[in-house]
Amino acid sequence: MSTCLFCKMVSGEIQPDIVYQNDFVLAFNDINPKAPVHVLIIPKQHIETLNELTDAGLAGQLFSAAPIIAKQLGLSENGYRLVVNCNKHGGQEVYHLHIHLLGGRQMTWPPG
Ligand code: D5M
Repeated sequence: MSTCLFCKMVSGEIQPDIVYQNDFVLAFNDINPKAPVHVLIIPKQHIETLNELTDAGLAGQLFSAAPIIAKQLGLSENGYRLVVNCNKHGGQEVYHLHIHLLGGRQMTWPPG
């Protein structure tokens, strides 16, 4: 049994608020949203950080899910932001690769 929180979501042991999934990725609402829309897009396969993402096909699956979800949630026209935190300096807290999809408000730059 995996001890990884996001693997437990993939297996169904924990049930997240799912907004989208296909054979390769799962997307669900972040429990601690930083914007009116805050979705996490994860690979169903356990990959710890972006440093371990070597499969370009899977990278494509993760990245191409974002505009589908954005359209589904009405974000396409005004826009949205994708963020990947990698390791300590990146601010990563959960060590299962994920893309943050943030939208529904004006984003600022630079991020903190
Ligand atoms: O982001 C990790 C993100 O994971 C952070 O925004 C909170 C979110 N999180 C943590 N636990 C849960 C559960 N149970 N459901 C949904 N979202 C969750 P990081 O980039 O690693 O800092």
